[in-house]
Amino acid sequence: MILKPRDLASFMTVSVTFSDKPFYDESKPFTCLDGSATIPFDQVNDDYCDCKDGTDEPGTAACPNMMYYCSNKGFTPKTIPSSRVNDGICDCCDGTDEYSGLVLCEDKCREMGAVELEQRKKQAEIINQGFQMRQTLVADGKQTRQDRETRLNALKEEKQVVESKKQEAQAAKEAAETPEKEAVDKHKKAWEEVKAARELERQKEAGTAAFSELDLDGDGLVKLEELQTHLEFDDDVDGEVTEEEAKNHLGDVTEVDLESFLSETWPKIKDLYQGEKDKAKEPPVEEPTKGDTDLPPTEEPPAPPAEEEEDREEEEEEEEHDDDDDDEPEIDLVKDESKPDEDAMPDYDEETKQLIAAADQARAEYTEANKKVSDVDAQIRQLEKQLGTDFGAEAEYSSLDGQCFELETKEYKYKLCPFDKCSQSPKHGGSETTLGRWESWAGPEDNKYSAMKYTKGQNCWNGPDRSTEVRMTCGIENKLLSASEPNRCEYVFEFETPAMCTKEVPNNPEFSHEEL
Ligand code: MAN
Repeated sequence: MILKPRDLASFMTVSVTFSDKPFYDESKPFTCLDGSATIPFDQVNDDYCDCKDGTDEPGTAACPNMMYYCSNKGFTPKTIPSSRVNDGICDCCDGTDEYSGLVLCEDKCREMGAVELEQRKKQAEIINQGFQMRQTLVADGKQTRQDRETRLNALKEEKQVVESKKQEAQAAKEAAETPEKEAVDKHKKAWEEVKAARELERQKEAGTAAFSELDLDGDGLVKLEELQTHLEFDDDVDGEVTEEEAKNHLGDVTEVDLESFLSETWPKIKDLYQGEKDKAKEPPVEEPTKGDTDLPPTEEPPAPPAEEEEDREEEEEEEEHDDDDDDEPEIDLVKDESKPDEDAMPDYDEETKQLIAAADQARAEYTEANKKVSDVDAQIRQLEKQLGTDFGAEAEYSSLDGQCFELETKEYKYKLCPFDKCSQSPKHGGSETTLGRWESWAGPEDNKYSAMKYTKGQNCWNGPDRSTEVRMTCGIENKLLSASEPNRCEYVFEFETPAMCTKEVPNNPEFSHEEL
């Protein structure tokens, strides 16, 4: 670059650098860089300021606001305010800013250059190692992508197969359930009829017994006065059963024979009626459903296992057992002894049992086929999600998916799970706070994959939803380096990864030509 005097004139301070060298040609008179004067070259650096812009005295402190340039051979060049020339302090490593003899400045540039070179070399090694690692990441990432595409295609084909098997299994299940239901319903219906007939018989017996008890004079008729001997028909509880009360219970007649008693009267009075046995059984506060009564049980017995819904599963059966466990054993004992299995539905016949077994089998096969479809669907969904995620220009970030990286600060444990979420957990108790969920890449246009954005984290009290920016740098390992909160509930993570080592650098770095 050649500096033009007219550009330089606008600067308050002027520094003369290596690139200005063509203006300092000993064989010609020197023209100030702002063009303000032309002087013989021996007046350059003669400790007298001739140019308005001070450019005739780059190596002395004669001109105010001038910058002194030290070439610092062996290290990096530097410019210092020329007021620091010959001020007794060594500013340049080559010592050229102090030549008046006030102090002696040794040339330390080569020594410093060697240290600097060593550092640059180490840095270059890291960058190059990272670059090599990145090559592997890229290859792996691309391979993973390819494998996923292949797998997805295979799964889509498998899905068709398992889906049609599921439909077949569903049809088979329905085909097996129809005859099963018919047979089970038939069995249950027959059982209901048996139970109804038994109940009828019980009522007939109880009614006949009651009739004999009520027919005090044994004339084959139950009359009003006979009913009046039973205080349970004293509706208004005034201590006597009136004729009217008795008539009311007898069915608006004055007497009934056994036949009409059984068909008309007994059904109406059976719940009220207190026979000899009931009266003997004192105190009357006792539970009415215990086995030692003439009256038939009013409640249905518990459904036997065979009566369960067709599609009951094992778990439900277990629950039933649990329920049994909760029952009081005494009651079970009384019930079991007094009515041994009388109210339990009999087993299904062989044919029905076979139909149930076949339907159970068909149901199990359908459940299995259905599960296979769900599994394939879940795998397809996951693969589609992974294939839809941008893992970098060359899939170099692919391997970070599914991993998490942690960092502890004084107060918190921070966690970054790339392509998933960022979080923060207080170290001294308290629950995890989500600092954002994966949103997108957020680097500048020319370096998009250098930053990640995580948004829609836990809401900040009286503020926005928490969000995090993850800034990535090149390094030879994946590591969360720092976590900070520059604005309330807006976090910045620094993350080092070989995926960011996009360029190789020369292995034995040197100073640039300009520096030397
Ligand atoms: C928590 C943390 C902090 C955050 C405050 C905001 O203490 O998530 O990082 O600044 O909530 O109230």
